[in-house]
Amino acid sequence: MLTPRVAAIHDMSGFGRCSLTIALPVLSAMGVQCCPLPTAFLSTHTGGFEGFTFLDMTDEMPKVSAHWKALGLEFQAIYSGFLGSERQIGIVADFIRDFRRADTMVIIDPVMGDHGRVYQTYTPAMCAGMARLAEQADVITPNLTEAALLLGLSFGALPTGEKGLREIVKRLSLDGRRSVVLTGASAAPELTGAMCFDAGTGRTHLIQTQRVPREFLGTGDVFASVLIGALVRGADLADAARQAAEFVRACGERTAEEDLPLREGVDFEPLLGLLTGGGL
Ligand code: PXL
Repeated sequence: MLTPRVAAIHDMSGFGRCSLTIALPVLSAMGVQCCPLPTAFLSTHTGGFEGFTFLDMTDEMPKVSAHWKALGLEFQAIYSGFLGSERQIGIVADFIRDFRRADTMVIIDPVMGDHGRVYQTYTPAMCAGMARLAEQADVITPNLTEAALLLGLSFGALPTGEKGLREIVKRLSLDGRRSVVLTGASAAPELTGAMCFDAGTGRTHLIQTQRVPREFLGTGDVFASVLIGALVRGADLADAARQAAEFVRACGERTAEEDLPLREGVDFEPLLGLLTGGGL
């Protein structure tokens, strides 16, 4: 099998484990080539740190895209996440228009917030733009906070329980046109995972693993990266979500055992071998 290639449009944060510092190693471990198109360079992620640096890469992005286009590069998937400015919404939309082929999977993680709060660098205009951009996706991977933002609901007004989770993914599917993997979806207090709507089959699937009773940062990035690796390797949506949920649970367990501070993200590196699927 030709090594699948993914264009990954996210920030690069030097410390704290998120976005590209997760997508690159996870996709590489899964035998998938990850080509980063950075949206910003930060000294750390924005959760639990003060005084982080933020280099906006907006002006660089169309130049990178133009060079890749001139080279005739093709991608099996385009995976976007944390964006650095409102203008980047249009730049990512142009990138999708330029590089989407019949077999290209467009996966948009509508990164905007978590735990009912919007991230520090996201403005209301960026959140509205993210919802428009996400209309271009074959698959979206919101958490509950982002699902509420996409649906124009307050966090507390989201439907609850297994039935409520099914309702959320169906409403987010734009009448069945895009697949949805809702992360952090929990049908019982001791469980967590994802509720999926598969646009290919019209079916919903609840994926649950044991919950590690602690808050984590960066698990959405780990989940989406494994999901995309599995999808481009040919898994169906529910199986890809199961692989992602199991890997996130393993990372969460390890991080809790090591008792790492929240801001360090999840300690996934020693577990990458679980993703490689076969030795040399
Ligand atoms: O994990 C989402 C994320 C990505 N990138 C940056 C972040 C966050 C969450 O806080 O701060 C820079």
